[in-house]
Amino acid sequence: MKSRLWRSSPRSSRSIANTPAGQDTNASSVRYRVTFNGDVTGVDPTDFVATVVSGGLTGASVTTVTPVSASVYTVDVNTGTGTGTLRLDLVDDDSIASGAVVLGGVGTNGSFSTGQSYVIDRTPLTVTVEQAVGQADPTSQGTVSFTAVFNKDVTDFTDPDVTITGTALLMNATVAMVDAKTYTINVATTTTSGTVIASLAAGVAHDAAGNPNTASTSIDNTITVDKVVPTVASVSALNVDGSYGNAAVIHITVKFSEAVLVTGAPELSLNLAPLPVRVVKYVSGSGTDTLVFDYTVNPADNVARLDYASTSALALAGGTIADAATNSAVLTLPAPGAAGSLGANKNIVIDTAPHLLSAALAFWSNGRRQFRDAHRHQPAGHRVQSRRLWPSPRSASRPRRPC
Ligand SMILES: [Ca+2]
Ligand SMILES: [Ca+2]
Ligand SMILES: [Ca+2]
Repeated sequence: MKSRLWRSSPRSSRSIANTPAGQDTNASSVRYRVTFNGDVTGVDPTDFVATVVSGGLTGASVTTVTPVSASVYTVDVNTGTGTGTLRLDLVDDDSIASGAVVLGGVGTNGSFSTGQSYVIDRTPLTVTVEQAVGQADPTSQGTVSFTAVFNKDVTDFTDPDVTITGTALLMNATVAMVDAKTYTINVATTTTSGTVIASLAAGVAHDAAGNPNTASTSIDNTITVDKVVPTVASVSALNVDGSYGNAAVIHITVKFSEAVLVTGAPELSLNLAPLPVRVVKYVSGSGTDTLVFDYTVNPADNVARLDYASTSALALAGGTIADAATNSAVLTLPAPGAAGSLGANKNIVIDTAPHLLSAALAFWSNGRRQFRDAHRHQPAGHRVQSRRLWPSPRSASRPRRPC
């Protein structure tokens, strides 16, 4: 009998669908469309229940039933508070009928609980903006990159949504989607140095439920752009002015306009002309603005005023000298002897003349005491300084012999 009645009289609910279609919302009220397979009467809020399928939604309730036609009804549901999945179910209590025939026949057989659900999403949409993984900072690159990561998928995040600030000449950002939560923000740099800072103001992007983003947070969303190339400011030495002999070490300092990083062993050629041209190696200073090149005086070296060989005497020799942003240093030195040069900043004499002849003559003609006196007056690093020593009166009458 039931099956016959079913066939002869429409009296079941055919569907309960979201209206408008769409699942995610943060609305305080949602609407379902309930469609029966025939005209019915007696449909009211007590025939429905707002079922929380999942999540922490509380306080959801059916508020209004409005007929669209005798077989179609809209049902408005207050979505309560919190976040969760909400479905509208029809609970058959035989109060809905088509003529004399109750829904589904006598009993709770007309209940319906397989309709569509809404995802009520009130979780705030948050976003972080950080300099991209692998992004050099500081950098001299033509483009710098940040990464924006939302906690949920967004669909409306575009170039103008990015705020670029900082002290570099500000360029517009371009946004490239990695996935619906993750976006790369690229910013072209100019010839201007400074900082580039990327952020998102609140409300520029939305999740599927319509929640606007809160303002972005960051641990490091600042990239320093450095387009200034290091240059040599001056060359000097750690040693005091004076005369230096064989095996003395002259610590030559090359000061740059900013801190530089060194790889390998750059070289500095000195002016010990005509031969040999001494090439000395970098020894320390990477990470600071002053590099040290150590010159150990060789036995044959002599020069009245130590300097480097030319404006191009500083050479990489397979190494590198660059700032932290990888701008390679300009290696041009002040002209030898000109302001800023080693020769201008220091008066360092290299004197390794053996002077053995004069010393022997002195010893022969003047005796041990005078030689000791002469030796005592030599500058540091010298065994003997060339000077003329007059014979003593006692030995003056002895004829001198060439050695
Ligand atoms: Ca029933
Ligand atoms: Ca940074
Ligand atoms: Ca620089």
